[in-house]
Amino acid sequence: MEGMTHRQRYQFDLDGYLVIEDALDEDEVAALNDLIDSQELPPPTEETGSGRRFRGYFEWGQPFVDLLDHEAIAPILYDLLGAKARLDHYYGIYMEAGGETLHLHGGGTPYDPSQYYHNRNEQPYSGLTVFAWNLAPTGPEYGGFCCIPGSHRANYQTPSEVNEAVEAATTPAELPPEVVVPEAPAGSVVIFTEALTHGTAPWVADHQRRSVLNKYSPHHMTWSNTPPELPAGVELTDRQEQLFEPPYVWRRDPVFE
Ligand SMILES: O=C(O)CCC(=O)C(=O)O
Repeated sequence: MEGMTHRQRYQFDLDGYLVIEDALDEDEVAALNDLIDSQELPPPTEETGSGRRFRGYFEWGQPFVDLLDHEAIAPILYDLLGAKARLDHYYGIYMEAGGETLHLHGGGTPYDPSQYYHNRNEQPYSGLTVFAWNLAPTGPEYGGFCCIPGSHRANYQTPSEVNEAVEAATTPAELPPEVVVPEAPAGSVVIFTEALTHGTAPWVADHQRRSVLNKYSPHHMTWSNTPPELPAGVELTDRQEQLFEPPYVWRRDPVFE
């Protein structure tokens, strides 16, 4: 399989994240949103945590299963996590106006061997890596995913005043200048290494935030304390099933070839 384009590799190496627009077409976005609507979720809590997350969505229908190795992300999964990438854990985030900040976390320093980013001979190696599908727009005027570009390679800890300013912000406009909220329309996928310093900007939009975060690890490691279970009641291809393999190395088959 061909990996990322040179331009994507360059950008990811530089910033620690990429936004791929139009990864999903309008019909795919609508089908996923309809499945979420049909769950009749309770209103999300303002504070971060389980009250504004949804789980178990692969069992809600085939459109969620199709995201696992969607053609828009397969070359990037292969390049960043290797041919034997595995799904580590997953959850969705929904937010409504008034939804609060999630503090900044991650970063190149202190070094965390489960959430690393290296580059050797122009080949990227990323530990836990997030593919966040946006089913509603996020960006500086709305809130949502925020990060400090390039911080996956930081040689210093995030200054405490930057952390404090993010925690005090009640709108994206109040975030300190180091922090950006990338423009990511509905249908885009935001890909970021967990080595990047990132968090959630306060949500100020009239529409509900809906992002689906599938997090992958290289085959030899896990971040979560339990591997994800194969979803029931839906059909997975052999390749999709392989993504649910627990972490191990010996005699492991590649997922992407
Ligand atoms: O709001 C986001 O997309 C970031 C979420 C995040 O960093 C987390 O759930 O750990």
